[in-house]
Amino acid sequence: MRGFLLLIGAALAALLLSCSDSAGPGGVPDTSLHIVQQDTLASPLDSTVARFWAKVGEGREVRINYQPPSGEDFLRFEVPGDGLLRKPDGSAFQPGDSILITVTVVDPARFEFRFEPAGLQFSPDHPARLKLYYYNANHDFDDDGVVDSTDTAIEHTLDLWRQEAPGTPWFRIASVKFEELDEVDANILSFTEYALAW
Ligand SMILES: [Ca+2]
Repeated sequence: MRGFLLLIGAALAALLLSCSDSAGPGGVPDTSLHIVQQDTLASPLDSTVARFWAKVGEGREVRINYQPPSGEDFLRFEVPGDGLLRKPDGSAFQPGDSILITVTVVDPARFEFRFEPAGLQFSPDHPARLKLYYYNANHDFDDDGVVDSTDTAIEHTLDLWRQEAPGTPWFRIASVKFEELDEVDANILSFTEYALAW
């Protein structure tokens, strides 16, 4: 039992260590952000646009996968049944309301996404959840032709970033990274552009 508790404690400590810092006051210019690239050998995505109806009272999810044979996950976006807060016009959601959500992969060669409609807000207590899987990413993150300890160090700094409008600075948002799974999870409160980057 004691060994089990120690194990849990170690796991929690590792999880906390992997939690990113919150966004600093200054953003990073478009030209300085390094957005993670797909591996050139990865299967194409099964879609670059995914739409679904989020509905009050029903938890719903959309996924974008790689095409067969891998068929692996690329992106999952979940909206809990109590996650919808305000419509783009600012009005509150009512029981039974639904809204069409669109997730667009801006460039299929990169981990960059646009979520619509802009202005939609999720509950801070029950936010939407984005999960990205980068096992099919090019792990030569600095693109120097070799995967080495420098790339491992870069992987430790990977985070989710958001950009309010094209050409404006990017800001880091809080996320949790599971490097063993090549997965990054983040709570989403509103829609804009998001990217997995360093
Ligand atoms: Ca490298």
